[in-house]
Amino acid sequence: MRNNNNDNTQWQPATVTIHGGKRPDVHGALVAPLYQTATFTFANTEQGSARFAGDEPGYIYSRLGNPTTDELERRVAALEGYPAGAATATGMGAVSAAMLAFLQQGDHVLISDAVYGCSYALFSQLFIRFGIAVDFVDMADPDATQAAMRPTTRLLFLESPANPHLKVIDIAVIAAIAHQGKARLIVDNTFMTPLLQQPLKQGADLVIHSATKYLNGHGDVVAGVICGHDDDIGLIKSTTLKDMGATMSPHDAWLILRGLKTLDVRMQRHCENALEVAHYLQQHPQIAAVHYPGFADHPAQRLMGTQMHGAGAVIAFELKGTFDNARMVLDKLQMITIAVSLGDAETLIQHPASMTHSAYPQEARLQAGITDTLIRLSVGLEAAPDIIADLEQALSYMAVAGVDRKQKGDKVSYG
Ligand code: 3LM
Repeated sequence: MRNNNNDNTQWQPATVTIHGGKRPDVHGALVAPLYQTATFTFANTEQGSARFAGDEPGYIYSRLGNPTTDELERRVAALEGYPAGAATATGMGAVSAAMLAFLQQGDHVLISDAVYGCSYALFSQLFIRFGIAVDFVDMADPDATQAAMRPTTRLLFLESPANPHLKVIDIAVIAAIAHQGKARLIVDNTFMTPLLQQPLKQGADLVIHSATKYLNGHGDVVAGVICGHDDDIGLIKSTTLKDMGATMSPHDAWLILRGLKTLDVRMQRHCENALEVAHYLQQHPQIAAVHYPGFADHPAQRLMGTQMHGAGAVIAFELKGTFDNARMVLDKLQMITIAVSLGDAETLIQHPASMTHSAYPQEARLQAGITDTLIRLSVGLEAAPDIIADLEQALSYMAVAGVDRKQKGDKVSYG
């Protein structure tokens, strides 16, 4: 009798991406079937009411649960090492459902100062409308984090490495501060994936993902996943997910299940490419700074082998000159695509200050280290020399523009 692949502790991550959490299909299908249905039929009224009362297991309606989304939840939870998962309509659906399930008026939350722009907007603009106090703090500084804790602090939330400039945070240190204050720590693990970082091992209570990115990996789905312990995931599913409704469609779950199978090989290639591209950018005369956790002098190195098992494939760099020069370079690229999002086969490039992080007021953005000339590159799966050649031809226009002679720091206009 084949097992249900729930106990995958003996497997290496590459095997877990393919077999972890997988249930045998009733017809023996190798690939998990797509249950593209809104509702499930009851044999009779007694069965229907028993399912609603929770007296009988079984499906009711796809917002409340679906075999295909369940399969994805088990698979991602197995990869992260948690007992349970919840699939959400988007990454922001995961952030909001996970946070709001534990909060009420009068509570306080502590957020890392560098997070994805819409997470910043959710916490800084929406949460406060419902009487939730929010503080942003540099979580790379444990003393500042400890000092920002209040008796009412219920949740801490961080990204590491942070979007967009890859600041790393010692998750175990922040988890200890959270737990000392009887608060939960939620980690957004989108940039790393469970193959490069498993926040559970550092003490995170919940992990969220924008599955839109590496987990799916093919740029054709917007989705999210939350992983955690049974009680916490049960609470999220039965409150914020059930009643606010940001659940994942079965079709999206099916596509992500397909993407997950190649996560290990994709991440290896992403990381190899990113290291090559980062080294190329580092020696370029028109580039002032390159932020990449794979560099020997990046603070991430202290956590390599413990918290992190790879540097990922997002690079942030500062061009010399003004944003107008940066815009020119982006516009000269031929193969590399100007687009937000990350973790796709295609190399994507974008300007955080005017795009992904435009929700930040300028002062908070600069304080978080997201400068006007910062460019974010999501290194894809193309051949690294082709990515570098495209950057090289586009950057060559900087010399034509005489940028290394013009270090003006002009006021930037994004109009
Ligand atoms: C982006 N990021 O280009 P969705 N957590 C992290 C993220 O990077 C994101 C989310 C959550 C980008 C999206 S910008 C309009 C495009 C670390 C998304 C939210 O809801 O699936 O987009 O995930 O940086």
